[in-house]
Amino acid sequence: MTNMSILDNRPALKAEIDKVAEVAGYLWQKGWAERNGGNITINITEWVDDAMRALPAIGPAVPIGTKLPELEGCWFYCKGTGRRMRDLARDPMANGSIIRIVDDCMRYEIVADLPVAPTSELPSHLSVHNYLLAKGSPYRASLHTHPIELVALTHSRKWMEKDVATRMLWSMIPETKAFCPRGLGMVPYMLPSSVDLAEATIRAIDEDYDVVMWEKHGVFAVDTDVMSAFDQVDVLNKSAQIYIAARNMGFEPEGMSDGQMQELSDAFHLPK
Ligand code: 2HA
Ligand code: ZN
Repeated sequence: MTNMSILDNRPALKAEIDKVAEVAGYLWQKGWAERNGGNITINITEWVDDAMRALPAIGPAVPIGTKLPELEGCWFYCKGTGRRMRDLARDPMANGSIIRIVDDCMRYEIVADLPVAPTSELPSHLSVHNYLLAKGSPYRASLHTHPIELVALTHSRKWMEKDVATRMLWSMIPETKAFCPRGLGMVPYMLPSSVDLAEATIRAIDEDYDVVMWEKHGVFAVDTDVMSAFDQVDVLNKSAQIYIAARNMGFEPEGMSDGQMQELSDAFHLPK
């Protein structure tokens, strides 16, 4: 039996899905994706061709639970609910699926390759994509993961204060501000998958953060593609590790000075 895939003869689309698989492997290797932890959703609409649009759905139209008007005609690749990142890394089309939005932007249907139901966080991921399109943002990827050291930081009131963690993380190593120039937004604890959490996440992105921390849970990051979203989380978590390493050596790290941060911001034309 040959395993046909919607990605066959679609190299540009396949390249995007390959990036998802590569990032899923990194998430597992870093210890950020225990069991089925984390989600990835990619807006793939720009790679959809007429032959794809003509394909029948392979399942019924499922209510999203909300109306997302910007998503008219949009297509997404989504990790499957309950699926493991480490399995997705090996076989993205058996552990995720391609869906399209139908019926006045209130439902989705699975088109390929297999009837893998999308992530339980689909309404929040799609709400974020709806927000990004409404803003005219070029961002097409959303990533949720559980980075150990960043999550540990959120167990302290001090680091949950607005931009306190951002300033510390930026000051650990110059790359962090250069490659995560909007810093780390903070969202207080809310029930996973809840509408409140989705709305608070969108408010934080709207304040101009690309990476939003969910207290005692994980991060939610958006960027042009999944690799860039991963890179932002990776540089932030690296800084948290440097902070912890210094503390473990018995001292409070000095951090780059305000003057050094300003010089960096000027040299790289960074915001804030
Ligand atoms: O989907 O990480 O927060 C698994 C999760 C939910
Ligand atoms: Zn999670």
